[in-house]
Amino acid sequence: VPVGILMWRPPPKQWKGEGTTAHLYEILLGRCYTYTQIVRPELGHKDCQKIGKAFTKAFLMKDPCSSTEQDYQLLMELTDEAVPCDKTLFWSKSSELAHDYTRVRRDMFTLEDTLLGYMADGLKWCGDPGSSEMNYHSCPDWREDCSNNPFSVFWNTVSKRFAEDACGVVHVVLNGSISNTFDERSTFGRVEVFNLHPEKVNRLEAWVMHDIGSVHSDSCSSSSVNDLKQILKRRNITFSCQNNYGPIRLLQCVKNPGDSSC
Ligand code: C8R
Repeated sequence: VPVGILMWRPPPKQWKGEGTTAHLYEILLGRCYTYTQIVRPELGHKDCQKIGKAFTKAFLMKDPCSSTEQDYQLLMELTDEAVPCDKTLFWSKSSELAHDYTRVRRDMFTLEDTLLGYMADGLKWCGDPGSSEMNYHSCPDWREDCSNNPFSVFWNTVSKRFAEDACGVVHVVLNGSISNTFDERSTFGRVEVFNLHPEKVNRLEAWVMHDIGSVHSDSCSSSSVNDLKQILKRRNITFSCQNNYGPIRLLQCVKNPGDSSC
């Protein structure tokens, strides 16, 4: 039997984006155990082995430009987790600040403070239809290769669930130091806003934060924030907004002692 020929596989495709994070599987498993044993021991019954396998099964042996929500269905079922009403925090172009805040306000949750977001934050992953291995060399770039890649579809899918599950008064940290403070093309603007359930979300409050030292460009009265207000109005969700919400401003000041605005 010509074993060499039977074992030949076409080489994995060269994409424009960086490849799968080295040791992805071990990182996912480790983060799953850290989260379910230490961060939130009330989730200690979750089966991290099963969750890790469902994660990789979602993209291995598949075309990384044809990823679907369906691919992640089992993973989503295994990682369901309740966030209490009034405790959901969305963010857009303000990742560091939002996460600094929930690190102090332990009762509030960004998506990265839930199991699946915690596991996947900052990682990249993709496979190849002709191989059972991960592609550590390259993965599709959202712009240059395809938008239906494994991690973009993943964030769309988990962000959708995170928004669907939200209840009570929900908050979003927006970046007032960029021109599109509310960006209709962002995950928050495209996915989360449209998947809030008006029958259980009473109000969305935006906190428009300005970077310390930057010339302040956008505020609650800017046109992009007004677009958000109009979208929510049509969806029967009340909107409110605060510029430079005090508690988060204090965190910015902790990092910039001596600034005149502090
Ligand atoms: N959310 C989306 N994307 C996320 C994410 C997350 O929680 N966590 C990570 N690491 N990413 P942005 P946005 C990655 O433009 O588009 C949820 C993804 O690769 O600053 O409005 C979360 O609930 C993604 O492309 O923000 C939050 O409320 C960028 O980081 C919004 O969606 C997102 O960068 C934020 O998404």
